[in-house]
Amino acid sequence: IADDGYRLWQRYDFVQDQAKRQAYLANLTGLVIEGNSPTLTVARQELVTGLAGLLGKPLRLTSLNTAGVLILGTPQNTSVIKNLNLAVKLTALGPEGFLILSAQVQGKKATVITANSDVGVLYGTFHFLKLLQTNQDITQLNISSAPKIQRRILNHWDNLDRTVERGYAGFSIWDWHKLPDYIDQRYIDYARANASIGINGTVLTNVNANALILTPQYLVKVKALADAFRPYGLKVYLTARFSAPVEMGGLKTADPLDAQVKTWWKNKAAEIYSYVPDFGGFLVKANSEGQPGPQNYGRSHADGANMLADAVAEKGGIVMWRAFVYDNKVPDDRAKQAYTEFKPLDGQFRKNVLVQVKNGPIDFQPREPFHPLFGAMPQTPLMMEFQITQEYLGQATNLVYQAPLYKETLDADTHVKGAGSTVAKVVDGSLHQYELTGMAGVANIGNDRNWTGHLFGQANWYCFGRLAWDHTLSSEKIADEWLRMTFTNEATFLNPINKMMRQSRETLVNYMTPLGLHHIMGYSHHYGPGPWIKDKQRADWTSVYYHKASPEGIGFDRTVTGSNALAQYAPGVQQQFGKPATCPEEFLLWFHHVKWDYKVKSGRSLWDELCQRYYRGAAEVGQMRQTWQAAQAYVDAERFNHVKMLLLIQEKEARWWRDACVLYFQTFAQRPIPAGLEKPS
Ligand code: GCW
Repeated sequence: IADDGYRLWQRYDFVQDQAKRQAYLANLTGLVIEGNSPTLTVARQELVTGLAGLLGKPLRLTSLNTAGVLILGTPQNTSVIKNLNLAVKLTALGPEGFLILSAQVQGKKATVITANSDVGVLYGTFHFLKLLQTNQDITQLNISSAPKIQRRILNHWDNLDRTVERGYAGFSIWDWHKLPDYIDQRYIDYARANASIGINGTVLTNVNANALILTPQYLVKVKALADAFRPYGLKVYLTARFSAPVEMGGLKTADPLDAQVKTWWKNKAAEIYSYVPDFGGFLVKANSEGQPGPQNYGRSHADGANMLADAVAEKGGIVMWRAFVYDNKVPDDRAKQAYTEFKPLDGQFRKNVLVQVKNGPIDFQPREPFHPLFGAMPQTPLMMEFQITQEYLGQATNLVYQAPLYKETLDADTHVKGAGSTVAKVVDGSLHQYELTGMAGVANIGNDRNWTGHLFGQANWYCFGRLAWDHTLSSEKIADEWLRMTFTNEATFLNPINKMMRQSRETLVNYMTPLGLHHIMGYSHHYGPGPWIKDKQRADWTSVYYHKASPEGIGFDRTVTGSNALAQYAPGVQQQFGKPATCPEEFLLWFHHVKWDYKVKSGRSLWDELCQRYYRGAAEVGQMRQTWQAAQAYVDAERFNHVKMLLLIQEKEARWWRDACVLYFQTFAQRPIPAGLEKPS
């Protein structure tokens, strides 16, 4: 049978270890569910199919008379759970958290999965299945888990013609043509996968999409998707094109302070709620990259966001207003513009607005310092936006596990309330007591058979969900879970592949943009090297603008002698990043223009170090190929060859990056490639 990776991490393959299997069977003699709801139904279905696969034996509904049953429910719908007096524990877990307990129920040993809501029970169910998938002991369970962030949302950059902006895994999975009557099994499997990692929202449409999605012809299709997702706790959101009142409403203006415009959006929101009663709200890209917005009418981002927020407030909707704004007509360092425009608006947004900020100040580069807005808006909840799709990270041909990238940003210290004021604490609301919290990931999902183009792209979808739930999880732990569920529980496979995954992002940084270099990819498509890009009309879309290589040196001076973007960070950060000697080397050329002979920490000159990194990065991809080759015995032929062929492409491309960048920068540095490094091929 072909194994194309369609089943993601939900394979539920037979547990090979017989002793483990026996132990599981002894503790799973039957299933008790008293409650009744669409969510409990899908939880039961998942358990039944999951356990049939894992244990080779169906799990039957039973009564409480047997020892070793699994009980699923809330205290409200299940009397035996109510009698366990878990109220104190459960209250602490909020609406989505869950408990998994080994307990004595009516004198018999049982396992209980419970929560305050059915969706919490569903999350607990997936967690329980994961315990079996990863071969954990299930006899002494005492697990409690609750999300640290409320809105854990995928952003699809999917257009209505099914192209996906920055999508590398085929076309959009939303088949608008066949909706609403045809519910593709993929929609269900998509919802299952998301629920299994705690993702509770999805924005169906691209931030650059037109307003067509807001017409009744499409809303009826949106409703069909929302209905399919609802049992899985997955809410639907839509992008709102700011000029919609003009484009589809026939109004003369989209001015957010205009009474007719306000009414138009109020009515539109009411119409959407008539199709989708639990509609989540709007995601908006305004006054960025040519998109219309409130500034077209001399109004602020807050005016725009608040007008939309008022339209959805009554039904509990929210607005996620993106801070990704820049414009070549603003003659300042692009890295500064979002802060410059948004910081003065702190405190001016409605309570149901989240300002959605990309992890770094430029654009999803292989490495960026954290965005200076994090920590700078104590009165405005800021939502994290990560990019799961690998726009600047070799797209779907490069194996790059992104948990280390996400963690690096989340763990970064803003210093705004002294040391330890991490970005994670800003985003989870604990630093500034935000009432609303969120994290978005730009999806890497398409209609490719394996969903994400590169099989290892699945790990990025997976780790985004896991970190949105709990940002304290380590990259290693998340990779371990994913590898065990996706491939095998064999340690001889897990150790080297886990290590390879954790190293992969640093490897990519080395062969693409070491030492703080950024945005030197090919023009517009962002694939492959293009450090020479210049002479376009827009300086901010050229590479030379970002690396500033000259015969003297290289790097973007963002200190006080340069653009002073550094001033947007708290003093504690400024002190550290402000001098080349104390600036972390990975951000050296992000903040400083440095002479070619400058001595870096290794004792080498900057030029030599740059060459070293490019060569190391390319060499490491060669090692990745060897590591994968050694894992052949543990992986089915189809998935093995898929990854193997992609690693070969990646190695070619890493060399391409190395040679292109080293030779291009050498035209400025006028120095030889250090002895011992292989000559560019
Ligand atoms: O990263 C850039 C992309 C654009 C994208 C934009 C954004 C959706 O190159 O394709 O548009 O960011 O985030 O709005």
